[in-house]
Amino acid sequence: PPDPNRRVALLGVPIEIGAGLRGTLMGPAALRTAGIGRVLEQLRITVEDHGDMARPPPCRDAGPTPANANYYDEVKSWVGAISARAHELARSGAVPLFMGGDHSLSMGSVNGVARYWQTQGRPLFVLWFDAHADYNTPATTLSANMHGMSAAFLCGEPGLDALLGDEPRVSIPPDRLDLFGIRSIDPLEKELVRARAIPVVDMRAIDEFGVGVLIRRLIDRVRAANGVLHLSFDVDVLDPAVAPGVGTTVPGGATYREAHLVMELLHDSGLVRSLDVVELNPFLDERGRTARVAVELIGSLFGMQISDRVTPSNALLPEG
Ligand code: NNH
Ligand code: MN
Ligand code: MN
Ligand code: MN
Repeated sequence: PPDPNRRVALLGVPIEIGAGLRGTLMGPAALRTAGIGRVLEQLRITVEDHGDMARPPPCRDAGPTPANANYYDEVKSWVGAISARAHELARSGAVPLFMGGDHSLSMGSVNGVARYWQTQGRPLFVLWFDAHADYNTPATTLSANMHGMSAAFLCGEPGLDALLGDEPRVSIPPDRLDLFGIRSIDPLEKELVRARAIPVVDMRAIDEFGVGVLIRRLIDRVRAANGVLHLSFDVDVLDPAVAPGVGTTVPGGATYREAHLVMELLHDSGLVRSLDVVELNPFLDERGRTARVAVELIGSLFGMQISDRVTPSNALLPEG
């Protein structure tokens, strides 16, 4: 039977205009088809599926539109609505799981959960597990795509100041954002990340030290601060050989096992209280492969063990 004390609230956020390519709006459906709910139920988690958010009506007074921010008005109407839902789901005591959708949704999801943890007096740390830093502003971006600006917005960088509308804005101090898995950064974006002294674990560091050491170091920091963790999982952090179904593939990404180990260690830490799974683009996927890998990784994050995975050899072991 499901454990009433372990609740996950699924919320689909079918936004796609933050990215350069269309198709992430199909992400929530693909994650459900790949069994996101079933995997969590097998782990005896109580799953509440809140369905997909409806495309919000256009903001009546979007205010002046900043330059270099594609589809600003549409993204703005989403982000305020997402933040309000995120705040309410976090307050319900469930672990909210935001199924994207492109990465611009995190400007709302993280802001909303950060608002909640502020009232609880617990510092929120954000693990940005991504091939990219997403630390552009309208002043540094080369593409004007807003999914490349979410982390910077969350840390209070200027340029999109009216984006949340009436929702209160909560800034994440730059030393509580961890860019993990990155291997693609734009020139001015890199300067900004350096100037703010954002903790960065790039792929070179992962090659050299291994994800185990590096994730444990983050977990220790969160614990020492009595903090909690939000995981913002951009599927493009995975190597394109494992996860072809994303709009912006970058070679040299996290392997299948590296990504699982990150999730397994995060599970053991007990610190993750909310997450985004973003940038899955089913239109670009190969026979559901990327959606299935994403769902397996979520399984590891919620306690699936290697010894629980059925293989031809361990399937024959007696139960218990
Ligand atoms: N840095 C680039 C930009 O800002 C790419 C961002 N693309 C992503 N980020 N997929 O995760 O446009
Ligand atoms: Mn991203
Ligand atoms: Mn990315
Ligand atoms: Mn991305």
